[in-house]
Amino acid sequence: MRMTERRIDALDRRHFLSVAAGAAAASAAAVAGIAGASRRAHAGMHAGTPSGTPSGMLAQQVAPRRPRPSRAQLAWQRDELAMFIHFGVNTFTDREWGDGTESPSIFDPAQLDARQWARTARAAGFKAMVLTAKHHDGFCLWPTATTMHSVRSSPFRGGNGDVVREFVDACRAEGLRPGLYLSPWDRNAASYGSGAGYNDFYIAQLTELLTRYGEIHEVWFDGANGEGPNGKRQSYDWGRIWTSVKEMQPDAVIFSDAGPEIRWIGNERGVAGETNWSIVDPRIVRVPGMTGDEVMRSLREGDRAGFIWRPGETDVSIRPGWFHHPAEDARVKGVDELVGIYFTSVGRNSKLLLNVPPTRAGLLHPTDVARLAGMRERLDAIFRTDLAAGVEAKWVATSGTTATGTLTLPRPAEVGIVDLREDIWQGQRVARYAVEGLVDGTWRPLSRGTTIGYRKLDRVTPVRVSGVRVMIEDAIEVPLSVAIGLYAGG
Ligand code: FUL
Repeated sequence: MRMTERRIDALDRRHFLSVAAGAAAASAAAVAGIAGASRRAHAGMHAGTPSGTPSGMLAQQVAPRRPRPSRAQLAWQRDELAMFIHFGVNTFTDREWGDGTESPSIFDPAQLDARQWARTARAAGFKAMVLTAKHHDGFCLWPTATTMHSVRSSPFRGGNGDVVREFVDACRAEGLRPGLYLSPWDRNAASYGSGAGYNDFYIAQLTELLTRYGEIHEVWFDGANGEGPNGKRQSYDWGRIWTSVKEMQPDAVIFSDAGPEIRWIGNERGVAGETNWSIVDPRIVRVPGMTGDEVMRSLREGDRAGFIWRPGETDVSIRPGWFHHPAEDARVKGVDELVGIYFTSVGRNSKLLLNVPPTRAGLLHPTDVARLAGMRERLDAIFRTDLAAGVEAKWVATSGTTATGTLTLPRPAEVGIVDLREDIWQGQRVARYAVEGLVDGTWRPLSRGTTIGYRKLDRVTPVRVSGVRVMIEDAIEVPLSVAIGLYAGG
């Protein structure tokens, strides 16, 4: 059974997706509505020049104004690191996808300690956590009134437990921002596949989660969507779902393939597109679960001609599976691999949602905890000394869409990492750039790339330079200055 699940997973979760064309069209309108409303609501906050922006290069004269992040999207991006917690009946059956027939009596995490999850996350530099309140098996980690298939029917805390409550409290106690995953696909609910009946049931679950636990900063909608217990498929009312979230949690960001605020990056390997726009054309990925080359490209790279701000989130597990399996205790990703993932996610204008699944005891495994500490230590060492700290780069516009920033180091130093950042509060503009280092009086290429966005990290062959210049070779608006960080590497 396990093997079959794995093979299915490995194939592509999208083989299970079904999307009704009507629902897609209706939701596309809803996406535009929500995103449009939130852009308007935030328009006033984007005026003004951030410190460090050269006044001669302002883009105010350029029309039409391109999208900017909302405050919630900006805060989401600045977190850089969030921890994903996959936990539920699968933890006890040793499976990846439960089929909904699991007895709640198996759910008994005797030593569950959400504070241990949160402490581990905080110590490793994570700023947020997202918990699977319900996975595809339909088992609810909170005492819902919508079904008996929940912790209430389990031995956990004598049937009086609430994992969502403990999770949210632990996040707040450790200064992390809580997020919740509620699987649309439900292999237990009798109403699944009925259309309106299940949509009402789903909204009722969402309402419990978004009204009982205080502020929830991210609501995560999975694109996986197969058959229910009766062999039927469900047509989701995405417009209603997203509107409901906004009504109940106006400051939460909504994640799905189709946003509307945060999009899936298109794979579960920890790799964002080398080109990665935070703007999209919402007509390409209209609802969660769509397939096709253009859909996958848009998820991975965003769209240069996009008109909605929808940055990409990169989700990947620290282990081969999303849930904890004892047989994978020796297959936890190593520090090198985790740091590599940081570079291909955070370092490519994305946010990393790293999954670290609790064991049956309800605790993060010591190996995972040690790897996270190792990753933090390595990242701290890499980014401890910015060789360009305190040095002002001089920016000169070379045309309407090109500019060059040059800086001289206080003393020559070996550079192995270039860290570039656009001030995304002013939108994302750079479409192509090149970085050069001054080596013995001659400018030599260090790296080149396409988009920068919130943060772009380039690992380069270490070389001793006395200065660095960044040439913006193409931009979709008058380019602003780009912040330049330089590190020795490691
Ligand atoms: C997928 C699911 O099918 C996996 O089980 C996991 O939850 C992952 C994050 O998303 O679509």
